[in-house]
Amino acid sequence: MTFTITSLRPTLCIFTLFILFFFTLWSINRYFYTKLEEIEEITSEQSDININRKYCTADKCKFLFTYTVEEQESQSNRHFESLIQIAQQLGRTMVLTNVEKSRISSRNHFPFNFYYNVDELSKEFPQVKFILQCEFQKWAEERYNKSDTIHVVLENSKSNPNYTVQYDTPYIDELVKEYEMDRFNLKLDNSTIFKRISIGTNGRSPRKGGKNNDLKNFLSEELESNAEVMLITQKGIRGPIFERLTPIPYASHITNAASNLTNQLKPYIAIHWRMESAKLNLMPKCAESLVTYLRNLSLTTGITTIYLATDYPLAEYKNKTAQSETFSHIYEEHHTAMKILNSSLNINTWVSTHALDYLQLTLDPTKKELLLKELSGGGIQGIFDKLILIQADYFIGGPKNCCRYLSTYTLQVEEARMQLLKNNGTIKNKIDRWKLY
Ligand SMILES: Nc1nc2c(ncn2[C@@H]2O[C@H](COP(=O)(O)OP(=O)(O)O)[C@@H](O)[C@H]2O)c(=O)[nH]1
Ligand SMILES: [Mg+2]
Repeated sequence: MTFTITSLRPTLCIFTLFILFFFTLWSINRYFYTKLEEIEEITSEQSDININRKYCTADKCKFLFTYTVEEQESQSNRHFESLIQIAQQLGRTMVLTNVEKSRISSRNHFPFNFYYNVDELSKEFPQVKFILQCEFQKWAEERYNKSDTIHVVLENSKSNPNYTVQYDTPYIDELVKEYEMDRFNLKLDNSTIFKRISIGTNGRSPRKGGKNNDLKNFLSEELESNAEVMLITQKGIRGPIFERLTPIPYASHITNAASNLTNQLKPYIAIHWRMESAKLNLMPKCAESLVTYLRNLSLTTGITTIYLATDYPLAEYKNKTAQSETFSHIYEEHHTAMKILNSSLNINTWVSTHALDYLQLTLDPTKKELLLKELSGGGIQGIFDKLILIQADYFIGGPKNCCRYLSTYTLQVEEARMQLLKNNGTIKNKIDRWKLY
């Protein structure tokens, strides 16, 4: 027995020393590992601060990212302005979402400045900082720690004037599927707050707006958040949420192209024929009436140059689609109406004048196919046409039943012309509508 104990002693000693040695080694390792983690955390935080400084000239960035806007250009232009007003209110940098096919949405392929003039926009909102979507994306990608988010939907009600707030279960899958939101490398998970806010009966009319100071105060409180990125969109809002502003000015490459053409055409009569939602059986009669109206107008004014802006498909590309995305069915009657016009008068359009051919030459070659698609449906030519209509000596819209009478597109032209008339411009009318005989 004694023999066994004495013989075991050195073994036990060695074993204990062995354990002690490994424990010390483990502690040292752990100590350095934790320190390393701390250092890494500090370094990544410092790097994130540097990245923030690079993109938004502040240690912390706070962005408002309107990843999609409802409706086509004349309307989405104004909706976007309402959201800039909110960015101003919250002191957040406004992300300038991509554009394409007459719409503003993060999935689009052209930068915001393809449609809009960012310098002019900055002058209209001197307190707001802006960043293009591609820059915002780079910021998010460069960050070491993913940026946290809050998601907000603004909506309104036909009858309930109360402001209300609801919290939704996060619907990340939908945002990824519909808007490829995973591209942005943001911290968007089940911890993200999803808020739905009703702004009462505000924002229902494209023609009206108001100061809405109580709404501003309410939104300032409700939208107060530390999250670096506020993802925001609106649903069912059809008019300005606050003061109704002049639309966001268009990019100078389009305004220059429009000036070049107006200089060539002047003096000219311009027609806006928004065929969508017109009475189908009246289309040929509407066209005949327009021909009669234009012949008379040419006789009385001596102006024979005519420019036509329309949502009817003009460009030839694979299959002919309307220039308004919501104008889904083109019928024989629409074609007949166009044939009557073309066979009776010499009509200028953006296609016949080749006024937008410059885009093919100046645009990045990788975007050429996209540009063809853009010009074959609703797209930048809608903006171009609008500018030509605004500068026309005479502007003619359609009568009820022959066109979408309450088009906000036509209204935008009318309002810009009213401003020109006030400023003693040389144009001759605000708008006249041809008569249906
Ligand atoms: N090129 C061209 N596009 C038009 C014309 N009229 C309408 N569109 C297209 O149809 C869209 C109409 O939507 P929106 O601008 O919201 O105006 P609204 O629907 O008429 O109130 C425009 O954005 C254009 O893309 C036109 O005269 N010329
Ligand atoms: Mg519309």
